[in-house]
Amino acid sequence: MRDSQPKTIYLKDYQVPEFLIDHTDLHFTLADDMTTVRSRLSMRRNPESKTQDASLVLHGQDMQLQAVTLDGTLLSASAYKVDEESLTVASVPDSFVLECETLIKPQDNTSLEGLYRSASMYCTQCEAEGFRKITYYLDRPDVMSLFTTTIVADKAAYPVLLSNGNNVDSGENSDGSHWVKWEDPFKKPAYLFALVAGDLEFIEDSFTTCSGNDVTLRIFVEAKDLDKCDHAMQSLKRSMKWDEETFGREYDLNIFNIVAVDDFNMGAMENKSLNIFNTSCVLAKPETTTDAAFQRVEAIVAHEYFHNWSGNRVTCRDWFQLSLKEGFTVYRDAEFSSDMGSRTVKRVEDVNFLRTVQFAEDAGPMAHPIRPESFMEISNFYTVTVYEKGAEIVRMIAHLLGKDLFRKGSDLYFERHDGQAVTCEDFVKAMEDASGKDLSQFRRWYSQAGTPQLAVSGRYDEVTSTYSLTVKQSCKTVQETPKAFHIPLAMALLGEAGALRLQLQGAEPNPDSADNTELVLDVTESEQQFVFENIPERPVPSLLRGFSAPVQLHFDYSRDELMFLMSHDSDGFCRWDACQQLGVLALKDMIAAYQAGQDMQLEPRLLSAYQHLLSDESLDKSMVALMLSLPSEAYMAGIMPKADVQAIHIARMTAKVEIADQLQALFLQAYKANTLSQPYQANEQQIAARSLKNTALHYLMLSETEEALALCLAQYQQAQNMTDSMAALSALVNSSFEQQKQQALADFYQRWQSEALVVNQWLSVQAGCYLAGTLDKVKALMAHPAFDIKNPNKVRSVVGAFTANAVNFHHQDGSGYEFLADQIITLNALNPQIAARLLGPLTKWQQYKDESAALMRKALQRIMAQEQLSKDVYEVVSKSLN
Ligand code: 0A1
Ligand code: ZN
Repeated sequence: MRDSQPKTIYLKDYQVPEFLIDHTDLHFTLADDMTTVRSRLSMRRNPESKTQDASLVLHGQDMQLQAVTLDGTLLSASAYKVDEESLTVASVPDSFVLECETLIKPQDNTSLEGLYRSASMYCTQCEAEGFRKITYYLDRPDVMSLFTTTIVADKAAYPVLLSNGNNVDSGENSDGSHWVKWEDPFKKPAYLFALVAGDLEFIEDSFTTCSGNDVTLRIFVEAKDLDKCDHAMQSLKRSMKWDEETFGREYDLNIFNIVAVDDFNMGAMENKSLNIFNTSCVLAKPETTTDAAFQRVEAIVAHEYFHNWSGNRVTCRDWFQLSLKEGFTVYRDAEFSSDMGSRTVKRVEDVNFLRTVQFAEDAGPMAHPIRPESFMEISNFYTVTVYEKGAEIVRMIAHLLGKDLFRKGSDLYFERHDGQAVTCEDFVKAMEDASGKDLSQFRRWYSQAGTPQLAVSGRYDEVTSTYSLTVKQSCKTVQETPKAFHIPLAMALLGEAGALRLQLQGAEPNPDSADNTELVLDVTESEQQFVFENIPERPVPSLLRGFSAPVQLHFDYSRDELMFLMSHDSDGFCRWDACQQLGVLALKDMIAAYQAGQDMQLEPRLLSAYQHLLSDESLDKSMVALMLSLPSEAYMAGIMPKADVQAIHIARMTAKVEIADQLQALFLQAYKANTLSQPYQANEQQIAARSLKNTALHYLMLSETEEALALCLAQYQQAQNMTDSMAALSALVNSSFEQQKQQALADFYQRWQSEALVVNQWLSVQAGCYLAGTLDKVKALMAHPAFDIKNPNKVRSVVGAFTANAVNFHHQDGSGYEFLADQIITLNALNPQIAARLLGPLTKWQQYKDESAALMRKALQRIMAQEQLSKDVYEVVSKSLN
């Protein structure tokens, strides 16, 4: 907690560490009332540091220092100083051994940073700066050390004792305790340290690496979850193989462990050889887990595994470089998922998420470049910008270099920097050196925030048979106006019979081959013109194919042109986007009509497009399901100045009900055609079929016919998997069939009350209900025995789901905002990271109409007025009130 205003840390102030730690020897005695940590650090002055006479300052907080020893001599209290955040030893030699004994209380640690308890086990979370809650240390990623860890604990309560690296020794004591010593042969920063102690069981498998090393793979869970580990294990093996084949990265130890814990702030953590996972991101079985969650498990297992190279072997010099490991690793896991399933579907899902969530961040008060220049609390910068936009920047590099040169660049990066803590600049330089490409202007993506706006217009000249594209870029953030970006704009020109051959004026002649119908234009100026020659007919441009850059594209397509693109573009992303943009135009008409008090008319083209999608059996079912989903309320709010949430919700619901009523027969047909009889598998085909079937169910239920109700109840009762079960429950919860809804909710809870992750779905489907009165239900859920404010998954399921429920969260009386402020104030004291994360929706007040914005600010001001705000919450609230 804070007594004074938190300090801002700047990238420009970076200095190399004054000391290095060659060896870190840790000894933990875990006991119910108190945990004792003894550390032995072999240290020396850093020859690269300019301040050679400095005293030694170690990070440390929330612990009780018992004793400090320097080269074997116990220091007197006058030889060192301890404050809230550090330990300073006044005078140390050039090379020395420092030993500290500290006491900590993991059982009282609700922040879930450092060493804490989750259910009956002990576990750690050290990224970003949690290690300093375990012992005094140089807790910064550029201090890399060889770790050994000894854990002593009661053998009956904690039969499993784990840490990084190899188990090198173990034994038992006469008092019923036992101990295990672990040694990690790789140097690592403290944020990759991990410890787990508990009564856990495991499944085991093995993987033989490309050079023939056998790796033992284990997933540790509570006994009751042992039947939910197979999918994660298979995902891990696929990831290991894929990383060898795609990036030439081989695993480097003979052991790889995953542990599942219930209480976890994020999804998972890539600690060296001991990944710790939120149970929600590792456990899966058909009866309890939806298709989306199956896919999430595979992606996160891969993500954490890939960090072994992009993050662990090559790590970050400082936390400003976070996107170096996160952007690159998200890019790697997205490529993996694309290779495991449908590339287009994965791309559409990712782009949809980026455009809705990251673009909103870029437009708000917390906007930052993927490499931020300052922060108060680094935990606040684990953002969609650093992760997802960061991945888009890597994707653009891959696109600009081409597959082979990109691989050459990544090989060079890993080889050149293995064992080092480096910067984003080092990554770009390796890409440049390996490819010979000049990325100087491209580097602006690392230092400038904001979403570039790309205004494109086209003109066809029949006389000269040329087509000119004029491209203007601009970018504004709350803070500044950036310089022109280097934007790779992938495009094609579509004629009646297909994509036209492209010959750019002033460029080398394009050979007459099959692949000359797509070009990547290098947009580098604030305004540029591209002229295409020998264009025989007026084309429809297909722009930003595959979403080749994270920009907002504006092209004034007619509705008929969008219809044309939707069925003719060979780029799957562009087909989906054309459908979305037609949906945007349709919704904008209806929103305007609603606001003017007029009748809302649904764009007939949209209806006929949907009709076509439902009738053409040759189309990819997942894509059909995605295209049948209108642009979300959040997306609409993001593109409409001073968004009127109620109007958006009413217009969108009216459109959906109209679609449902008009296309009832087709939805019923799609429902039946996609009802599977085979046993559940989380494979691409089945997921696609379920997705289309449940989209159809969703629409059918909007018509609220008895027939739809019967179908929905039958699905709920007969479902053999959670995807179908939840789809039916969700349709009921959002319907007016009050009695059936209550019955299903009660039945569901009764059936699943002992499965925490299923109960969380039960909580969130209720908190996300868009009907009136949801806030009262949410308050009741928080008093339900299934709720626990100290468990982040529960908080996300109730409070998080409620804030994503726009129409209720933004109720015009401000009750949603006040509710959120209350929760943040409570969580600020318990778990600052979660409190700050939940604040997100309130910080975007500028996006909303004046009345809402004023009420949102009022809620923020109430939080700001609290005494003892954590750094995390203070930073977000103060920046958003500025
Ligand atoms: N590095 C992990 C995510 C992570 C980040 C921060 C955490 O605590 C503040 C915990 C986990 C990843 O990218 O998966
Ligand atoms: Zn990561």
